[in-house]
Amino acid sequence: MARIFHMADMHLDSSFTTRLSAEMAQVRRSEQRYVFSKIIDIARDSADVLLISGDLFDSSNVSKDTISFLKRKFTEIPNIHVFIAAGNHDPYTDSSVYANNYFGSNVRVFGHDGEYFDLDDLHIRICGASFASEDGSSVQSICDMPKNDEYDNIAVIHGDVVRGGSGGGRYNPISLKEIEESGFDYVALGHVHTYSGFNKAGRTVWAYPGIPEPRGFDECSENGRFGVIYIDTENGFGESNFKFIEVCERQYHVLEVEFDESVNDSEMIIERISERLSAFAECDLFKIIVSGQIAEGFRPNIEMISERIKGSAFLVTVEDKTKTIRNLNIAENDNSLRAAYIRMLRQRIENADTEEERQIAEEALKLGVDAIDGQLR
Ligand SMILES: [Mn+2]
Repeated sequence: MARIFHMADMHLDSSFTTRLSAEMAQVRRSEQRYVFSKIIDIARDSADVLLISGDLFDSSNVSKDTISFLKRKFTEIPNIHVFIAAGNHDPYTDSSVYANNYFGSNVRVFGHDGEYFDLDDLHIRICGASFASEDGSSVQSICDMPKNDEYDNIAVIHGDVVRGGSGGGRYNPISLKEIEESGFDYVALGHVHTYSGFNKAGRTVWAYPGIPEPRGFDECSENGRFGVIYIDTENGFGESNFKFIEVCERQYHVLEVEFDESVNDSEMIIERISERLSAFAECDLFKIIVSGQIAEGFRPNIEMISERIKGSAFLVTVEDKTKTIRNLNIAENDNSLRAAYIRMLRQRIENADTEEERQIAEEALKLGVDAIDGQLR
């Protein structure tokens, strides 16, 4: 009976300090706002309710620009009920954006102790609670939130779903048992930045939409899906009513390009990296790791390589993790520490009583020589 958009972890006004210039970081912050406006545009004609499950802002340091932008976007969707539960990055404190701004009559921000709103025309009850500080220990448990037996019940909450035993730390840990016993039809979560897919604990459906626009190389997704969840409750909360809508502008990729002793010139490395990059979108961001055991006497010129390929995408950085093949030949009159070490380990390998002992000595030989040669990473 209701068409629900569920988003989380927008992290507006992120610093983007790693690897990006100040200008590029500004562009990325603008793109975060653009992605939010894309979500609003999609929701405009197809949603009754927009749920925002925490970390709408990256920190308490939010620009005036972003606040004005948000107010304007919310007024563009006067008929959509917007519910916000603050997370650990944007807790609802007295000095927070939430306490000091009015976002419009269609926007409600949950308090610390949990609140609920009945949308009678849609036959749904929306419950939620905000983080009061970075520490989520005081957030009301979803089990204690009052349900309405006549309606579909939805919880909007930031928290860390703990599978199995204890733990989950300080960010409002929620066990699968709690979800199962909560009595909710849907628990709209935020905190985990990758899309969780459709999950069920008992009869309760739960999900993390993940971050709509990734911000770094720790936010790569193998399936590359970044967006929002859309649920049409016409036939309940089953998997077939549950969809994912992708909205992201750029993705991050970590690509390992491996070489062996046959590589002897930096041009070959540039060619191989370019070949790999050609399979991806030019607007994306890449960390290239050049790896493998390369021939002794050849060191790739990583600075030059980076300079040559930096125009191939929005951002390309190159890391050198190649290792030079170990030269274990030592002259008889070589009295260096390195030679003594190799002789000692060779003897151990020869005299090993068991296969395990021999393997350990072989490994020690490789690691030791790499350490002496400054190749240990
Ligand atoms: Mn987050």
